[in-house]
Amino acid sequence: MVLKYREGLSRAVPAPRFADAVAKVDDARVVLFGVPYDRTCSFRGGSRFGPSAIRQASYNFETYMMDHQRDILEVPFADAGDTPSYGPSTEMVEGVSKLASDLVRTGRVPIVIGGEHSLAPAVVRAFPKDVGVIGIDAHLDFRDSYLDDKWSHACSARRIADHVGVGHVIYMGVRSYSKEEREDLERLGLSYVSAYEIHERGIVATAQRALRKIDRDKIYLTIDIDGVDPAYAPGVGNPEPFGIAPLQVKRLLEILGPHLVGMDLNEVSPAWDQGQTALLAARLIREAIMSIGEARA
Ligand SMILES: [Mn+2]
Repeated sequence: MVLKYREGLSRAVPAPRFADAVAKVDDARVVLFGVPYDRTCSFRGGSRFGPSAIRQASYNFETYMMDHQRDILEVPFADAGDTPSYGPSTEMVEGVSKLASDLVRTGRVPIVIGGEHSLAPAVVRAFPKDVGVIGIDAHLDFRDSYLDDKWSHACSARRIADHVGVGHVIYMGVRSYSKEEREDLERLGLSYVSAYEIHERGIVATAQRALRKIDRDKIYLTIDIDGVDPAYAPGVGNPEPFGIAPLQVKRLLEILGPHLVGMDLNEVSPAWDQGQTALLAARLIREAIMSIGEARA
């Protein structure tokens, strides 16, 4: 971990909270919390350690963000800590939905740090059904059930569609689905944007098209970090070549800023990382906080 001694020694001690989350939950517009849960993981485990690694990595960055010409401390945001380590996925979904509901009801923007992608539908259920959902993911996650678990991380888009309607969710950066998912997406009318299409047409054009397609003003964004190419984000449970680039996700966050009502970033698996995946995750979360802050300034 690279530490910057910019505010004296205390700055160099990795705090249990995300860097610069100095507001109290009551005073914050944006509230982070972690879900250290990975019990439905199907391949390389360990994303339960994601929230901790991402918080540590967050101390790498200046509070002043050059690209925004603003200081992140201008946006009051809090870190509410981690949820308990749940057992069955149903228990996790219930607990995360309740926590997110408390934030949404009081007009706050939740940013949830995973943990695995199974947390995303739990957060989405906390919102009224008039939100649209954009996902970044290598995988379509459209199975109705996986290994006998309807709340598996392989079913995130399917469970989100259950809540907001299949026409109001689009995953972007997709380059993997099963034959059954292909049949289901055609039968049920799910749209997606492949990683190949993003590279071909650019992130701006595809994001604008996705926004038109889901036809919602309020957008929830779920980022499975494996949507980014494993060259940039190797520390994930299910790495998949031919992914999108970190700058394309940054650009998407800029575009979505005025629409964002909530976000999660999931599937960072520190055991498979040399720090760069957690670092990118922390930076994207800072980007989201700034985009939300700027849009509401
Ligand atoms: Mn994925």
